[in-house]
Parts: sequence; C-alpha cells; structure tokens
Amino acid sequence: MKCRICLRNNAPSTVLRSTGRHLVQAGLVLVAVLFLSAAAHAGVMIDFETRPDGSTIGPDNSELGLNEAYTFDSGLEVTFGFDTSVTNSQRNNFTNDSVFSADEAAKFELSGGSDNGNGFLSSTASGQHDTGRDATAQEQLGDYFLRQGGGIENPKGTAFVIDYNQGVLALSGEIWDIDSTQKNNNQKYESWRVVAYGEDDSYVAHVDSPKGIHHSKNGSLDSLPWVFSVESSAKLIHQVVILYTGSATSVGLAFNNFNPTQAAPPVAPEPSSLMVFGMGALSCIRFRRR
Ligand SMILES: [Ca+2]
Ligand SMILES: [Ca+2]
Ligand SMILES: [Ca+2]
Repeated sequence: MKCRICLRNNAPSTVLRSTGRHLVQAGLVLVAVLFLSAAAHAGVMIDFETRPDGSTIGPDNSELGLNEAYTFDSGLEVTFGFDTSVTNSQRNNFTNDSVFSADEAAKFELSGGSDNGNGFLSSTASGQHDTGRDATAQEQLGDYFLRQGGGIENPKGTAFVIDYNQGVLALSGEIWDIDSTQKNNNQKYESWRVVAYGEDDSYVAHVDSPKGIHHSKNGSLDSLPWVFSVESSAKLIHQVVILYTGSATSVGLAFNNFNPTQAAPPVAPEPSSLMVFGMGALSCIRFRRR
C-alpha cells in the first residue's frame, strides 16, 4: 500500500503520535465537510413539513394547491400536482416532448396511522401505513410527505408533475417504499421513472428506480426511501415528471425531501469504511517500525 503518512523520517513513536493527530485532523475535516454539505442542501430542501408560506399543514390529507408555490430567495418557484389522464402511449413515449400537466392537487400525508387515504403500506413497521422502517428512516420521513389524491390505487393513469418558473441543472428527491407484494416471484413489483423536460417541453434526461423487492428480502426498500438525482450538463430543466413503470397495481407515490436545485450529496462513509481507513494507516505504522 502506498501511504504517504508512512514515509516521514521520524522516530516510530513520533510517527505514531503524528499519525494519530493526522487521523484526528482528517476526521474533523471530514465531519466538517459532511456537516457543511448537509447544511448547504438543507437550505433549499423541501421536506413538506410546512406549507409553502411556512404555516402548519393542518389535518392529515390536506391538499397542496396546484398554484401554491414553494419559493426561494433566488426567485425560484416550484409547484406540485398530479396529471390524472396519462395514457400508456404517453408513459412509453416519455422521450417525446412533455404532454404532462397537473390537474389534481397533491395531498399532505401524515406519517403513521391508517385512514381512508394513505401513502404506503409499511410491512416492516407492524403493518401500519406511512411509517419508516427504523428511527433513522422515520426521522428522514418526518411528520409529512406528499401523495396523490387517491392514496394507494392503480397509479398507471397518473403522473406526478413538478413545474419550475426558472430552469435548473440538477435536482433530487425521495420516493418511499418501492417494494413488491410477491415473495417468491417478482411479477408484481413497484418501480418509478423520473423524467426531466426543458422550457420548450423537450426531453432532457431521466432516471429509473430499481424494481421493488418483497419486504422479507435483502435490499427491499419497504418503508425506506429511494433517493434519486437528475442532472443536466447544459440544457435547463423546467419540469419533472414521475411516471409509474411497475407491474403492481395497488400502489401509492410517497414523495419527500425534494431539493429543486441540487443532486443528492454523496452517501457519507460508514463507520466501517472509516475503520478500514484507520486500520490501513496503522498497518503502515507497523510497516515503518520494522
Ligand atoms: Ca398516514
Ligand atoms: Ca391519511
Ligand atoms: Ca417530510
């Protein structure tokens, strides 16, 4: 292993102390970078915990008006809604010019509980609705997210539409609970396609979710988010459309934590990765001491 930290011409104990100090410094820098990165993204994140004017959302299943825009200091305005007259042909020919426009208000869904309008079924969270798989997931979901008006239904004729008043080059968001109702074969899976269009309605880019997996299997996103990012190198994005591409027919779109101008930050290194880094450095020290 090539390891610059090992090549200093110091006594072994000094190297050890110095290496420890550098590891601590590197760790602090990493934490600071991650914190600043998270803070930068938090500034423009729409978490759907408040209405666009900052007021409280109100009761479960409250509507977000089609013209009720989330606004930003830059003058950017973003609105959300559903197009309820989507045909198979329109879904299949998504690289043609956009024909999608919102005609039905999205609804704010309260996390947890079950009523006659839900976002998703939380199979790994006691069979309730709209609940994160664990405490970390629940914190990420928060108290509210957005769903379509009909709740859990056949989503094939519906598209989620996000409209901008200004062009952007990147965005990111979360679609929750992409899973499958079938354990042994995967014919009834959920999946979504996120498509970006330009000011003239022309296609810019798209990203496909993974196919959903049964909640008993490794890798299932039951009660967890799929974090997507769409980026464009030059052509500005003015509209984002989320189309259903799965085969299951009793499905809700649960949408949360939308960042209208930035891709999702890279996944933070897990403690195990940091431990590997630390063990690599220590092995360098042993090598130096021989
Ligand atoms: Ca609920
Ligand atoms: Ca509800
Ligand atoms: Ca939320």
